Amino acid sequence: MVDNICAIATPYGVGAISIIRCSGPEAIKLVNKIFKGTDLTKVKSHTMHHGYIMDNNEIIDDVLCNVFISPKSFDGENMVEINCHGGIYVTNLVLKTLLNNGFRLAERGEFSKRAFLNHKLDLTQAESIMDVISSTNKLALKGSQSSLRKSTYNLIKKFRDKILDILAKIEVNIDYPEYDDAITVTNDYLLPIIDEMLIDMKEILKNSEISTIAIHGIKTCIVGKPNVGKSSLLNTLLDEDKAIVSSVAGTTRDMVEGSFNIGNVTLHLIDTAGIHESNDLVESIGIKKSEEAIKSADLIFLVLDSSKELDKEDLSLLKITENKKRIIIANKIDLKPKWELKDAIYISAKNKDGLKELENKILDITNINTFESLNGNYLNNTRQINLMEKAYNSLLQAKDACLSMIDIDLIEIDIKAAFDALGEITGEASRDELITALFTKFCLGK
Ligand SMILES: Nc1nc2c(ncn2[C@@H]2O[C@H](COP(=O)(O)OP(=O)(O)OP(=O)(O)O)[C@@H](O)[C@H]2O)c(=O)[nH]1
Ligand SMILES: [Mg+2]
Repeated sequence: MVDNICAIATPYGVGAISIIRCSGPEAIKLVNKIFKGTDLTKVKSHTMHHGYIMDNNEIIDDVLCNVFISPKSFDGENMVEINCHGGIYVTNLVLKTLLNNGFRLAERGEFSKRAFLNHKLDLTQAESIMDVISSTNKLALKGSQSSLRKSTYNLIKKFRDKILDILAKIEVNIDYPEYDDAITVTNDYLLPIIDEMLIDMKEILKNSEISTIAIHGIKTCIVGKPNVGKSSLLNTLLDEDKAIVSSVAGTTRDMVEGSFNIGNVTLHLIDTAGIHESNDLVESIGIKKSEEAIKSADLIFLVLDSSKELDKEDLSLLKITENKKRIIIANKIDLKPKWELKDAIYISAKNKDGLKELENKILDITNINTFESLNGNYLNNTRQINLMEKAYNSLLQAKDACLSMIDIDLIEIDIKAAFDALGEITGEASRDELITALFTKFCLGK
């Protein structure tokens, strides 16, 4: 049973107005009970009404109520959005009055979950709501808005329709072998269709390396030996004194983070403890964290001190990061450089030299400038990518089975697995626990 929920939808803090969202079968009736003004149960959908929120004949606040009548609302239920004054105390008082009059507090993402369950949104659209909210640049916003307008849904639907057509034909062949006019699905019939889908999926997966960076930014880990200038680089790029810089090796222990934009790519920078052999317990813990951060980073800035000969530890870091997406940064070029490395970017974090070259290298390595030409032919996050990879692998197995002339009814199992994996992307075949896990990532009131 759907109950009546409410939550503050605007950020916690003081502002001109706060919005409290209410949703549920009785939402309009329950708000009307504490609203002095027009009778909200008699108004048209999508209208706004001035009045007072009352508690036992006492005015709590004067407000504007937006009324949306089911099914024409964000989540498909009856909804009222109460615009009250934006003070923390007054907003909480209005919320409390609602809670005392038949509403319960919504869980995180519960409005969007309702919208999904009421078929107002598919899962890719629901995910893109959060992406739109957390966009930090033009490309991220454009990418997530296109998905909010169903571009990802349509992309997946094209594959699902194709597969559904195959599955239907196979079923007809099995159930009605006497039908002469039905197409007989043979291995030769299937091969080109599967091949075409595999090519298209490969392209989408390749594009998605770029789109996920465009939409979510790139997790960039600054690593190197102690004292090479990692924290100086972080501070220079963020243009603030965020991390402590000192000539004492082993200054940074905990990770220091910050984000900044270069053109249309957002870098989530993490400054780490310098990696080297250490007997200091606290520093060793920091070093362990650095090593873990390398593993989970999308991009590594490997900082080396160009004023000193490369030693065993530098060479070991070059080796460890070899197979990662990385930029080798030769720092301290204001001092006399002792070595040259092909591919390295030469900078002085202290004097802010060489930063333009570093920025160009980042744009180059992320391929971000090609994002707009991808025309929506991409996925938005790793959840979607993992499921498409699953679908791809199932189709690949189906292809191998076709080539080995395996029976169609066995090949059908792999094709069906691909269909289900694609369905999980849009939520048409999603499990309950997945849906709950996904929506808890949302903020309250969304
Ligand atoms: N000459 C010169 N000195 C620099 C440059 N960048 C950093 N330094 C100096 O190098 C020393 C170490 O800098 P940090 O940024 O603290 O180095 P770090 O790599 O973060 O060191 P740990 O936190 O100990 O791992 C400081 O004295 C900085 O002023 C540079 O470009 N040129
Ligand atoms: Mg440091």
